Amino acid sequence: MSHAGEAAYDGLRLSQWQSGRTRADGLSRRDLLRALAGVGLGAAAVLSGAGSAAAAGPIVKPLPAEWFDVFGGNAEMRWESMRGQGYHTPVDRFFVRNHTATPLIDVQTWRLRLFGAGLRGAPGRDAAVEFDYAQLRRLPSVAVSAFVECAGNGRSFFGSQQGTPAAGTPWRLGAVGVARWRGVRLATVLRRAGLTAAAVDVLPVGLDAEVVSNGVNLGHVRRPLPVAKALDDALLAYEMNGEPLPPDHGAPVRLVVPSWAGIASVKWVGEIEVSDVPLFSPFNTQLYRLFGSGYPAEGELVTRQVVKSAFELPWQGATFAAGQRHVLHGRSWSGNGRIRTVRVSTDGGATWRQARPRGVQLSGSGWLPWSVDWLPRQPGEYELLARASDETGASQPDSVPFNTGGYLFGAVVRHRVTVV
Ligand SMILES: Nc1nc2c(c(=O)[nH]1)N[C@H]1C(S)=C(S)[C@@H](COP(=O)(O)O)O[C@H]1N2
Ligand SMILES: [Mo]
Repeated sequence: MSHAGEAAYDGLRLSQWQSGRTRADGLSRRDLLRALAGVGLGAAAVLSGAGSAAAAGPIVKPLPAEWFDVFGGNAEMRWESMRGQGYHTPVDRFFVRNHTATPLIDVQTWRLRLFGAGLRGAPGRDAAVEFDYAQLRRLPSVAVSAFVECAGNGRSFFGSQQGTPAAGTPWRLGAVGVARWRGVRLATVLRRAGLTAAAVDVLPVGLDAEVVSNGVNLGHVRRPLPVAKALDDALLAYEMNGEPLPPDHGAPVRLVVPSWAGIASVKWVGEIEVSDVPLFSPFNTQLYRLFGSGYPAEGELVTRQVVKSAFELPWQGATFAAGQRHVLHGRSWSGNGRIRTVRVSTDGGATWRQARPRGVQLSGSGWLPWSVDWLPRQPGEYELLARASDETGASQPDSVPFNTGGYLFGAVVRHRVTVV
């Protein structure tokens, strides 16, 4: 599904909603109108707080301080922890983004249940087509190398670089990781469940707790996905880097929607509605849309991620000896496809030179590792910048128009280091 196709689909979705031909579960018509008018429903609170569940320990795996910066129920990977690693992000340092808390799900009793008017016979929820874990594992499997990246990755730079802070988890650039995911194509499961030509949207629902924000219950994490993308490359993943999916990343089964914002990759998936009308949930209306003065009143739906680059260096305290040759390492990625070029500046953006690839980019939905030499002559404070462009010609601008959710910060990031 092309980028233009995705935007057109959201327009169709909205116009069908206006004419009463779509559904918006868990949102009143008035709330939906307000959300689409950019008023929001306490979106900031939803994004910033995991609520009372946070105190109970919302993440299961250890979060050593040398690998993670922790914000409540969310943990950001420190980029220096990728230094010396191979292509994929090891599970033990992969970022975690939970709207509530990691649930522990019994694989013996777990079922994936599919229902809805887009399936043959239009089964209701009580007559769902079921797959248990063993059945799913027996279906043909595929593996893809893909990033999962939070739509809000880089959000803190709206404040620190552009002077307009956005509410929500103040990620730097570590809310991204690339793993090798193995599972069953969502297309395979949908077809076995009896997908018909009437299907329009699929709605995967997480088995984690309902998301409650400021007394407003947004319901379970669930984000409508157009059937075209579902059939294209979405995966029901049960393995991450060759191991069974760990609890924090969606065990026993999660969706992986390559190249799209992390919210599409619903973890702990329990049911999937297949609808014959476009669907809305809070996660494609007041959340994960771009609202702001540079955007249409109804906001712009977040789907594909933008081009980004990061150095494998700490944000504070990276020091280099003057008069010596150093090698700077980094990675660049894009939701549009493969990275074509990466340029690096070590003098705050005055001059640029080409970085060299380290190995190959394994897939268009992964990243390109790169490196560049640096011989700083004078002690002092420096700013390192990296700017990538992808196969569609998209590149990283110097700044991005503000949006209230702080999503898709794709501008070049200025990384301060010290030469001694
Ligand atoms: N069920 C469920 N799925 C979810 C979420 C969640 O809170 N619950 N968070 C989403 C968001 S916002 C992101 S960025 C990714 C994070 O995936 P990770 O924790 O495996 O890195 O999962 C997505 N899927
Ligand atoms: Mo996210």
